[in-house]
Amino acid sequence: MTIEFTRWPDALAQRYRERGYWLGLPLTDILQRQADRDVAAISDSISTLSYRQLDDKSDRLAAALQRRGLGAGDTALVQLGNVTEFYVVFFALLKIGVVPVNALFSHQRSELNAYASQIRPALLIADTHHALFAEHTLVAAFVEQHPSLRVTALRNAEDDAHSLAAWIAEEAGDFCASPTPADEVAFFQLSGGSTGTPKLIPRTHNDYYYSIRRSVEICRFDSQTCYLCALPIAHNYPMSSPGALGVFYGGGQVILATDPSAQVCFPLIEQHVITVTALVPPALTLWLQAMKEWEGHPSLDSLTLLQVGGAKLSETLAARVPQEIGCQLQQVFGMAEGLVNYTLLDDDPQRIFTTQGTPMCPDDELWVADEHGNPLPAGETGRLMTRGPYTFQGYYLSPEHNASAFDEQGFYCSGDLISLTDDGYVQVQGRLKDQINRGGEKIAAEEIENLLLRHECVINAALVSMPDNLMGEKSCAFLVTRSGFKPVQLRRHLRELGVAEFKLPDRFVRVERLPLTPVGKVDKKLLREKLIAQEQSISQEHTAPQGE
Ligand code: OOB
Repeated sequence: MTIEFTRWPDALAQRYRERGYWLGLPLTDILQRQADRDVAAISDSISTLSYRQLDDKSDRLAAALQRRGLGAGDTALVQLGNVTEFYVVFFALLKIGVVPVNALFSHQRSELNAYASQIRPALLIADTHHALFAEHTLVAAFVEQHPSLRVTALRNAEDDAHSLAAWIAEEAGDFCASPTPADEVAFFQLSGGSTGTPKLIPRTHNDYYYSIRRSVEICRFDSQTCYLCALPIAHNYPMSSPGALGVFYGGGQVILATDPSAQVCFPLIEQHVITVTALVPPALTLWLQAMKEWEGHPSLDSLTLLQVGGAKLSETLAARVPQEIGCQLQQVFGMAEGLVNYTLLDDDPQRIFTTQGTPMCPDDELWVADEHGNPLPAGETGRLMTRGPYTFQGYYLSPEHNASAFDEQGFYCSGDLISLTDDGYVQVQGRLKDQINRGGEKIAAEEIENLLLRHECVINAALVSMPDNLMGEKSCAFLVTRSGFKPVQLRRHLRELGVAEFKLPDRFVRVERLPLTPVGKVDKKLLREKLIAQEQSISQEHTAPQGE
């Protein structure tokens, strides 16, 4: 029993095999390669696991889950934060062919319900430290809502019957791993989304393993690498670009941080002699600020590489990395759907500061389309179109959306507006998709608009981005309402619907009506311009000399 998904056409699959991208190995091989080593693989603030322990614990958990009737054909909903158990669980599930969705820890009921209703999981693995699963009655309510759930294991559980820790401690017996075949789905990645329901991205062993190996090669990870994982552990970037899985492949060490703040990360960098980490631009801004303001801050001297990606990095901020942190910068422009671009370690600084990198695989086909779908020459801005050995061919169970997200040749249109330099480096210029990139955290406008419309006083809603110095973008909801409202009421409404906190609009604006384009769609461009104009007039007021 395997998961249904859109496969690559045979001719492409054959090419990817012939060229050595697809090796026919399961992702469990990443751990297998290191399994008999007694050196540290991963640490959080509570524990450190060696490679041998990571392998042993994931065997034990895999066996425990198998004994409870789970196996190939089953799916799992997993929600764990930046803790070592995340990878114990990930490898355990891969070992028994159970296909997980790893929700972000910031996700709430609305997101988890959306994932569960798509994959119909047999297994739930969650943490009682999350508000949704803090009490037995809450867990029971969630399970009741999803009748496919047969088995539940909880981190920090009160009773042994559902304790993840207790299951990891059970004997593995004569357990033998049986992952799904390498060209089948290994797990689902989460899409940043631009539609009403969060979409899932099937990733196969073959495609994901390639993206990890190639990332390791480009970023030169090896057994000396000590990687600080401060971004959400389940995100594609810290998982595979090269991320924790890249570190495991190279035999290095992962240190988990609970968040990317300087207060948390700086001491960890000094203590563990961290060599590389991955940030989003707002975290970098805060780090640079902290370096200035925090007298005698812990030393960052061990850092040799700082990756920045997930949202656009300005040239000015980029140039400050080598100058002020004293280490090399790498820009990373990737997506959970596949394609990842890196600036190369030997690129000259100007290129590193001004581009978002180049596709990592020689067989990444990347071109820029105009509004009619025709290719544009270098230097001109248009839609990013891509196809390749680790870029998916379709969202899970979404034929309608796939029909518009892919062209006839299977090229994926990411919704990013880019231009290419003469030698194939990407410069991100903007976005067509209806999404807000709040400092790397993605918000699908339609998802929030639908939830706002469920409030009795809301007649019409449009969520748009507004520029923000720190976050790059924040979100603003334009609303047509039956009566006056207080933002606090609408925030409460969204929280009650169980939506992740980062998706709550930063600002609410009441309008008489929403402006429409000639074809009758909400004119979001105009709304964004309105916000910028307002912002400018406010800042002019603030900067106007007194008495004027
Ligand atoms: C990463 O993955 P997602 O799936 O959360 O978001 C993908 C989207 C891209 O389509 C683009 O709109 C934006 O995030 N993005 C960037 C960027 N990196 C991602 N926009 C401008 N500059 C960049 N450097 O965000 C992701 C996945 C793997 C590695 C790195 C990031």
